[in-house]
This record gives sequence, structure tokens and C-alpha cells, in this order.
Amino acid sequence: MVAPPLRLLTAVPLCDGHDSAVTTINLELARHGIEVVYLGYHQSVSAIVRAAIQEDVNAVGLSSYNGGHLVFFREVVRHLRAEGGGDIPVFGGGGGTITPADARVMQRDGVDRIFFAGTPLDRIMAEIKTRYARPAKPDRKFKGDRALARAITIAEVGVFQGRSGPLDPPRTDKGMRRTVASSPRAKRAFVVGVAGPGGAGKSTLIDELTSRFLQRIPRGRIALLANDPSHPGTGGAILGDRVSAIYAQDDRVFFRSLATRGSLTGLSAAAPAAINILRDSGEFDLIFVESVGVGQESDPFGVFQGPKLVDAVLYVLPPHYGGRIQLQKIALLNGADLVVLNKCDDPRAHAAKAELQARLDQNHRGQRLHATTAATHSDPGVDRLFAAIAELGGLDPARGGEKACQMEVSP
Ligand code: B12
Ligand SMILES: Nc1nc2c(ncn2[C@@H]2O[C@H](COP(=O)(O)OP(=O)(O)OP(=O)(O)O)[C@@H](O)[C@H]2O)c(=O)[nH]1
Ligand SMILES: [Mg+2]
Repeated sequence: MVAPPLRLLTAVPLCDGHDSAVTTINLELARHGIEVVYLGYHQSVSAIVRAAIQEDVNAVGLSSYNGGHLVFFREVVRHLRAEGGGDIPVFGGGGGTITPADARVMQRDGVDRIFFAGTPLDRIMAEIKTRYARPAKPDRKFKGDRALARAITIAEVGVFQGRSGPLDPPRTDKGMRRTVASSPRAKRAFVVGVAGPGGAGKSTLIDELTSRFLQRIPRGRIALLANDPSHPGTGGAILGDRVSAIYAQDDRVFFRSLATRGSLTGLSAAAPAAINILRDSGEFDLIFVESVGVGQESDPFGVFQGPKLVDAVLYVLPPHYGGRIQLQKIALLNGADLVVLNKCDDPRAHAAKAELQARLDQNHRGQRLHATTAATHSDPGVDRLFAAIAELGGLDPARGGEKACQMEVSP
């Protein structure tokens, strides 16, 4: 049976902007069929550990040049152990800044492997592939986010190896199911599918909406499921949506990246199962599912063909979509519940707004157009969009967001 791709998390530590080495390593890993969740540079121990657990990675690779490697690597290992992720190995490199003597100390502190300056990339790749490949098994000891993340991995592996259909629930043993699903105070999550062309600003917008959720629903939890494309030739992937997820660093956010692994729907074939796992956990008030950048005929959430995978579809478009003819061709503009024109700081946005509104009026479905500039914090367009989602999803202000649904909804 074909083994599923290895999943690795890579990052550069706090107070370190040396990201060119890790960028090279990331590309090389993807070229070797590995899925890389890249967290970015200047990353804290807690952000790295939270991401490693939620992404259920095989190992964590750190690239460190700031001279603080002895302490930083040790702290990552220590925090992983404290958070129930002690089985996730930590490795890395840092050119000439990490000496063999340092590496010996680091290995005594639990670091698995340091790659020194001059190590050929092919040798690094071969070693990573043999060292960190291991089957993802259910583990009764896993709790909370660790259990959720492992259930999603098992669903992914099942779909990849053809053991279950894309719409089947995950195959977990009873113990795993108990730890993941139905806590006594189970919530009914509202699930929003977010689609739109590549680079429209889907991830940035979801991040801003996450910040509104955190502000306005102080005791709620939100889950983000980000689909990114696998390379059709190598099978590897750079799962880059997490890099723009600034607010995913809050413990009330569960963020999981999924590679499409050959699925051409705009979502991983395991996404339906992953949505069910998140929904059934009873943990979340709101779930955003981001598709890969989609084309004119795409229907990742089953609006036209069914079954509809989400409660509402949000379609995001930038002002540079072409012209009226291109708008006519986009199928999801007929089916989306919420339509967003993002990048309204672009001079073309004014004309685009009028064209898009005319296109939606032809549908006679009363679809409201939301104009946003997701790249700006505190954008009022994003405030209004969040209020519309909260209203649609019946997000309960009694969970702590007293003002959540009292925001002005009209522009
Ligand atoms: C390129 C570079 C820069 C670039 C960074 C560009 C970028 N975006 O990354 C620029 C010019 C911007 C820069 C700036 C600075 N730099 Co500088 N920089 C370097 C340099 C020359 C090379 C690092 C590099 O990218 N190497 C390429 C990689 C691919 O090769 P490698 O390092 O040999 O790594 C091997 C393995 O370790 C492994 N590896 C590395 N990481 C990882 C990760 C994983 C997961 C794996 C599997 C393997 C792996 O892969 C390679 C395989 O052969 C080093 C000197 C050096 N020789 O290390 C200094 C160096 C790291 N920089 C240094 C300094 C001081 C700075 C500055 C503070 C300078 C200043 N005063 O402004 C700033 C800080 C910037 C910041 N914000 O952090 C010092 C650090 C000293 C220390 N730690 O005590 C160094 C050592 C130079 C020196 N001798 O003084 N720098
Ligand atoms: N000017 C401007 N740039 C924006 C805005 N929103 C997002 N961007 C930028 O657009 C680029 C793409 O944003 P993402 O959020 O990654 O887009 P995406 O749709 O998730 O991209 P894919 O997942 O690759 O399809 C980034 O450089 C963002 O900073 C905006 O409102 N205005
Ligand atoms: Mg994205």
C-alpha cells in the first residue's frame, strides 16, 4: 500500500529573520513529495508547538541563525512534551551558527538531529524521509486538539489509501471517537465554505474574520480548515495558508491545513470527513473551510451537484477579475450565499463593485455584496461581513459576545 506523504512543520525562531535557508529547504522537501506546513520566521515556542499539534505533523524542523538555538530548541522540545506532543521529533539546522559541540548538548536535551553547513540537500532529504516516516495510529492518550488532529490525519490516510469514500466518517477506534466527539456542552457549529480565485485574499479575510470572532464571542471556539494544492508531479505541497493566519495563535482557534493529494474538486478528498470531525466534536461555534484557488466552473462545496458540505458559501473576488464576461462565467456567483469584493483599496474596485452588483441583481436572490479590504486591520467592510455571518449562523452572543449580533449589517 502506498504510504501517504510525510507532513512536516518548518519555522524560524523568534528574533530571527533568516528565512532564505528554510525557504530553500521547504521547496526541496515539497520536491521530494513531502507536505510542508510553513509557519514563517520570528515564531514563538508556543506558536510552533500549537501548530505542530493541530497539524499532527511527523516532525518539526527549525532553521535558526540568531545564536539562541541552545535554549530555543530545548524549549520547543519541553513544551511539546508538556502539551502531549512529546512523540513529535524536533530537528533543524543553522549553518555555521550551530557547532557540533552545541548539537551534542541539544541532542542531550531531546533534539533529534541537527544538519550542519555543507550537508548536501539530497542527503538531508533522504534522511528526513527515512527518519520521520511513521504510520498515524489512533492513540487513546491523545486529548483535545491532539485527538482532533489525529482523527483528521486518520481520515486523510484512509481516503488516500482508498479505504473509505470521501464522504465517509473517519475510521477511528472507539476510544478515539470518545475523546474527539460530543462533549457534554456540545455546540452546533456553523460551517462556512470560502472559495475564490487564487490570491483573492481568502486566507487574509478568514484571518480578519477570526479576529472579529475572538473579539465578539469571547468564550467561543473557531476552527479553520485550509486546503492547499499538492504538486501534481511530486505529490509534495507547501501548505502556506497558515503563514497569513496571525490570529490562529490564540488557543481558541483550531487551524488545520490539508493538501489536495490529487483531488481536483478544490478540496482535499478528506475535507468532508474533516468537516464532520470538527462538527461532531461539539467544540466549535464557527468553522471556515478555505478551498484552493478555484476556477470559473468550480463548485468545491457541492452547491449545484450536492451534497452541500457547508451551511453557507462565501465567494471572494478581487477587482482584477477581467470584465463583465468573466463575471458571467463564474458559476459560484449564482450559488454563493455571501459575495465579497476584496482588495477595495485597489483603484479598480469602484467599477468592479458596480459590475458585480449588477451581476448579482440578475440572480434575483437578494444576494448582498460585501466590499472589504482584508489587508487593513479594523476594516468596516469586514465588520459588516462578520455581522452578516453571525446573523446567518445564529451565533449566540450569550456565549460571551454580548454585542456580537448588534452590529450594523447594512453598508
Ligand atoms: C544570508 C544571511 C543573511 C541575509 C538573510 C536573508 C534571509 N532572508 O534569510 C541577510 C543579509 C538579510 C542577513 C541579515 C542579518 N544577519 Co545574517 N547571515 C546570512 C548568512 C551569510 C547565510 C545564512 C544562509 O541563509 N545560509 C544558506 C543555507 C541554505 O545554508 P547553511 O546555513 O549552511 O545551512 C545548512 C544546514 O544548516 C541546513 N539547514 C539550515 N536550516 C535548516 C532547517 C532545516 C529544517 C533543515 C532540515 C536544514 C537546515 O541546510 C543547509 C544545508 O547545507 C549567515 C552566515 C552563515 N554562513 O551562516 C549570516 C549570519 C547568520 N548572519 C548574522 C547576522 C549577525 C545577521 C544580522 C544581525 C546582521 C545585522 N547586524 O544586521 C542580520 C539579522 C537579520 C534578521 N532579521 O534576523 C550572523 C549570525 C551570528 C550569530 N548568530 O551569532 C551570521 C552567522 C554571519 C556572521 N558570521 O556574523 N543575514
Ligand atoms: N492590497 C490588498 N492586498 C490584499 C488584500 N487582502 C489580501 N491581500 C494580499 O493578497 C495576497 C494574497 O492573499 P491571500 O489571503 O493569501 O489570498 P488567498 O486567496 O488565500 O490565496 P490562495 O490561498 O493562494 O488562493 C497577499 O499578499 C495579501 O496580503 C486587500 O484587501 N488589499
Ligand atoms: Mg489562501
